[in-house]
Amino acid sequence: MELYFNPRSRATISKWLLDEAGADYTLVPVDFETRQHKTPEFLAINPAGKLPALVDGGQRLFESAAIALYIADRHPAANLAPAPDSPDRGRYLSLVVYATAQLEPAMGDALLGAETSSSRGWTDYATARGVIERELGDGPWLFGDQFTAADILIGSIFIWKRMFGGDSDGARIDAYVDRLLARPHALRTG
Ligand SMILES: N[C@@H](CCC(=O)N[C@@H](CS)C(=O)NCC(=O)O)C(=O)O
Repeated sequence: MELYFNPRSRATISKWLLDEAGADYTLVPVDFETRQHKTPEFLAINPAGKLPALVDGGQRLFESAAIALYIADRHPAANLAPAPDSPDRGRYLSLVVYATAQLEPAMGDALLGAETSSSRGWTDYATARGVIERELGDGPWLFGDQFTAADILIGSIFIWKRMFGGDSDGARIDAYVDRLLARPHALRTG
């Protein structure tokens, strides 16, 4: 597998997944300054011209949620996903997609001081955070003792917020972020 990578990008989330999965992969550096991510070669991999992107033989993937689901499914021994026939599978798929479809833009609105409009497809940040607090319950992870790709996708967003100097997200989420950051492969950015 080749992960197209810049340390100051969401590709760090995909790298965390690959490391937790014990995957065999190489990093392909992408320089934003010289706009390597807008070249025809890169656009053939990710037509949106963004990181992350992953190539696995004939497979080309973009969007961090899709990449996370793919990596977890390709490395079943790492136990990063409930099995396809597990009763947890639907909730797992939903939470991975929720991370980028709703939690991330809701947090973006909050950090930018922008007004959230429900017609744009996500809620305000307090509501989104409340969803995750309830899904997390007593933890330690979103699926109890099983650490999954959903924790990486959801957790990375709260980690970013802490890195940007955001306010506390309350005791439950703050303790979750501490647990995530204590993992040896946890998200590191450049
Ligand atoms: N929804 C996408 C967002 C990808 C994204 O915006 N990536 C940023 C880096 S964190 C990027 O490539 N920005 C460069 C650009 O858009 O020119 C995902 O989760 O993969």
